[in-house]
Amino acid sequence: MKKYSLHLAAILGSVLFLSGCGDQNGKESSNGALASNNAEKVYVAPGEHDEFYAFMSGGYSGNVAVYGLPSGRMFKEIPVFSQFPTNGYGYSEETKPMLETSFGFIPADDSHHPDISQTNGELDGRWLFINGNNTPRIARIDLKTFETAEIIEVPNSAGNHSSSYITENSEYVVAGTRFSVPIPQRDMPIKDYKGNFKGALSFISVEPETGNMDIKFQLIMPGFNYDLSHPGRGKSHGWFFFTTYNTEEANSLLEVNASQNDKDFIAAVNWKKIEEYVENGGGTMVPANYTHNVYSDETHSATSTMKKEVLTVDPTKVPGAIFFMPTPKSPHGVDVNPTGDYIIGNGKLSADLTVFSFDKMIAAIDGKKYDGEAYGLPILKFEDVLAGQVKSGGLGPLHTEFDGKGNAYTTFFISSEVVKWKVGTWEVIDRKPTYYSVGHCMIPGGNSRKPFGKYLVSMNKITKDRYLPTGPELEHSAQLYDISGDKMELIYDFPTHGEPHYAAAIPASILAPKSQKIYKLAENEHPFATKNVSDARVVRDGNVVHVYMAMIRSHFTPDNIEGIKVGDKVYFHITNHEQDFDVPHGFMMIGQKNSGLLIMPGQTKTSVWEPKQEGVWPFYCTDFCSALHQEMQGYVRVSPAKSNIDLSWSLGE
Ligand code: RUQ
Ligand code: CUA
Repeated sequence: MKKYSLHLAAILGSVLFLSGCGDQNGKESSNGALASNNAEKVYVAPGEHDEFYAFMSGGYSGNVAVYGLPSGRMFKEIPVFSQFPTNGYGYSEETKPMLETSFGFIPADDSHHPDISQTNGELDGRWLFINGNNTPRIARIDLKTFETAEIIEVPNSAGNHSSSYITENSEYVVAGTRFSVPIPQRDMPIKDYKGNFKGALSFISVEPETGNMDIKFQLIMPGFNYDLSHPGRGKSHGWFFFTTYNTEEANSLLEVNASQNDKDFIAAVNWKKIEEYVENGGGTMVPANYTHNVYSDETHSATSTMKKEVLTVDPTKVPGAIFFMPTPKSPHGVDVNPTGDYIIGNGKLSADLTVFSFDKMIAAIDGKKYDGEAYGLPILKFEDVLAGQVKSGGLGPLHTEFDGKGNAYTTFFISSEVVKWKVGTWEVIDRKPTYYSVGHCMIPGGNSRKPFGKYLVSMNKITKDRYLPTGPELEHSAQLYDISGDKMELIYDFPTHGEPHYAAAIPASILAPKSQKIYKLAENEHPFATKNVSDARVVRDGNVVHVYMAMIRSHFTPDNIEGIKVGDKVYFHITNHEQDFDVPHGFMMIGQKNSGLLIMPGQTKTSVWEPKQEGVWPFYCTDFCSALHQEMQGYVRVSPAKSNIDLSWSLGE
């Protein structure tokens, strides 16, 4: 008999979800009763700072949101894959190239798994990587500026879900396809999927100094679904592990047809071996179209380049590099403990967790003890690689994190709880309910050799009654647990924006001292920058007008412009001359079919306006920047298309 009790919590349409009651401690509460001193644990007094930065993916917002822990306060939303009118990302001329893809300009995506760069398996806080799931891309965020610095598209991929996890010296950020597709893409019957579709696992190199990304190689794997992945570390550094489901290769009604096999696989990939193979000339360069978009802090502008080929590797050509470990019941997450000894398969349709031993895996490979093969790739014997099973008593395990003290924490979606267990003995130590239906959990540094095992955040899929209702649409809900003691304690609830799938957190002491305060005006290399007020001007080139504009508290230079005509295309290139921390200015122009701009000190941004009507039209600063912010305004006179009014501009005349 299972140790937990289940009760029917809700019926959502035809979906049933179950909620485990925390009855192990002899008390049961639907509200997660708080001990009175828990308030102190999350209270960050006015003027005090949080201990951790947490970067939570935004899911369908396409972005990343930054929160403080333990307070749960949100500090910033970092636009990544989505246009963001708040600051003009994806609307300004400088940032539009960031959203270019081989499909054209894409204004949104679905971001899932952030991961922080590492050195020697420890968080170094230089960059944050995150995947765009829908139109496959990987982004790199610079953690000095908290801005998206680079986006690379991943060709031959679809549903870029087993991404973006990095190796322990940030050698690679890895992106695996969830959906297998025809490679190369072509017109073919869907029912011919089996045996013909392929799954690409992409290893994207990260340049050690600049962080610049480049696809080093793509493994063209059998046509399974590659769900999640994690790097080996410590002794298993050099390997990467991917869960698969739909090894049945079904193409319809997967909820039934992809659950036929009792076991799917975890694919173990010896990437060092493949790296060696490609460095010795292995692999096939194939035509591909994918964009590489890079933002420069010097020019304050992005460029988009279309890449034309990618190196593919047929895994059967590299013997000894790829092995399948049979894993029960459609595994979702695959997680590696901090020492790199164990690989945990979270079989989402099972109650138990399957733990594989890296040493046993190597021994089985050395002994060539196989249990057949799949598409020419050896399958290891389940019993040979099994280290143990966690008889969790939960239902629907999804993801596991580690505290660095020998404990693991697994989320269970169906039984809606976090279960703490001991690595090595596999015994369950504690369990706490989540409200409701947890997806990932996150411990700061939990995907590294050195976790900071003080807090665990559960990211819950269903909010229901946790907060004041806001109509049918609710924000998602996170819960903070104190995991410093033997038993987990739920200490806080906070709403999270979009759908945070995963998160990555890092001690504030690593990031905060390096956080950039301004951009130096003297170093501004933007081709349309106005670095001296005396250079402010308006230049006509046919129907195109360039306004070289400067801004400082509390005026624009120039603030009166005449000689603009209906049908013109007016580029406002605006440079913020402030050199103080936290003095941005904004810009909006009446009737502009574009977002406004928010321009940081020392930065230049450009907005396009196409006036359609004659008149005198105002613009103004949108950020309350000084006591005279309301005076920070100007006018543009628009004359008929055929008028011969000369261009003129002025300030204070
Ligand atoms: S996963 S549905 Cu990270 Cu559990 Cu995306
Ligand atoms: Cu500048 Cu308000």
